[in-house]
Amino acid sequence: MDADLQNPPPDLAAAPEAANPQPVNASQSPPHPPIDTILQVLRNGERFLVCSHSRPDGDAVGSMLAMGMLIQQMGKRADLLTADGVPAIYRNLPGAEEIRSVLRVHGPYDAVILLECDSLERAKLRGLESFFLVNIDHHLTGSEFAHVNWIDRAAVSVGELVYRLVKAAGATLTPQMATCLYTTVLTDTGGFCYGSTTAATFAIAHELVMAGADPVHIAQSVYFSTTAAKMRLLGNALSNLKREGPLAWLWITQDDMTRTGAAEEDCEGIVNYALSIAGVEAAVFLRELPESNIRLSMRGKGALNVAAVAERLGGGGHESAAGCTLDGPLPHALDRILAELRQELKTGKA
Ligand SMILES: [Mn+2]
Repeated sequence: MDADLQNPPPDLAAAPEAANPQPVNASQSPPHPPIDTILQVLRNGERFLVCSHSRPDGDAVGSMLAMGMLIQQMGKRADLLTADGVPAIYRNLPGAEEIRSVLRVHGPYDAVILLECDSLERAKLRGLESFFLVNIDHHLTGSEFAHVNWIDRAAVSVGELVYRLVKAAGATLTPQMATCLYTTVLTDTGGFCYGSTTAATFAIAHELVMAGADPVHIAQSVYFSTTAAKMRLLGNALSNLKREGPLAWLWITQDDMTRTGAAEEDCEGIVNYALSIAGVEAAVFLRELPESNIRLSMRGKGALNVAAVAERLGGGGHESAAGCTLDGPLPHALDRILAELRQELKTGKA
């Protein structure tokens, strides 16, 4: 899930002074962004686990890698874990080969840093509960489930928050870090297209490019590295495209997945083709899962809050990008989401 709201970055000078040396008490310092508290947790510990959500996207992968680099630069050790592997388009990011895919977490970690997870469950990693948890997120539906929580809904990406952490730590922004962080900004703004993109976004992008991120190379890796299987899958989805005024939707069945030989990650971004139609305000992509329930990705152009719709159906996300999972069969899930979206158009911001 990606893309957010707009607001200037919070004043770092307003962050809590204290940085409690006992991390167990650190969660007592909201509402300010607990940058100092997080840095104190990093300084106090030696070994950390850095995780993100299952089916990691550009923000998840890029922010994990940059966070790992920051921790290493501080002379500490970081292990990087996700429930699912790194998608092909992000595998050339510096250090991506160090991200391991596991289902259960154990080890002598001083803290677990969870990036981009609006709940502990989103990581889909077992065994996290027993660790000291630091939650860094920017989802509209973010929740304070951890011991230290830094949720900034105004940040365009979690990578932006890691970038602020790097600066606050006085660490060197290396070209490798800049590459990973630029990727988070590029992908979570949909290529500087979503409503969350402001002058501040370009200021960060500027600094990251100055620090060594190559915007052309990164854009080509992300947007011009599609597999033929994904293009066939997209063709299938587009042949199912339907429109009703400001709403558009398309879907992929499990049979389509098998026939095209597409991978799970090939479903990413298909929803944007429906949203790209002139006059369409909200789009839904429905994906029939092997276990026959239906995963929904929603995108909006701003006239309606898709996170509110997703949340009513047990999911979450951002105002312009959200998702949820519904019971099948597909026509049943479609009826349900269309009813919710029609209602949201009537009563929401539209
Ligand atoms: Mn994100």
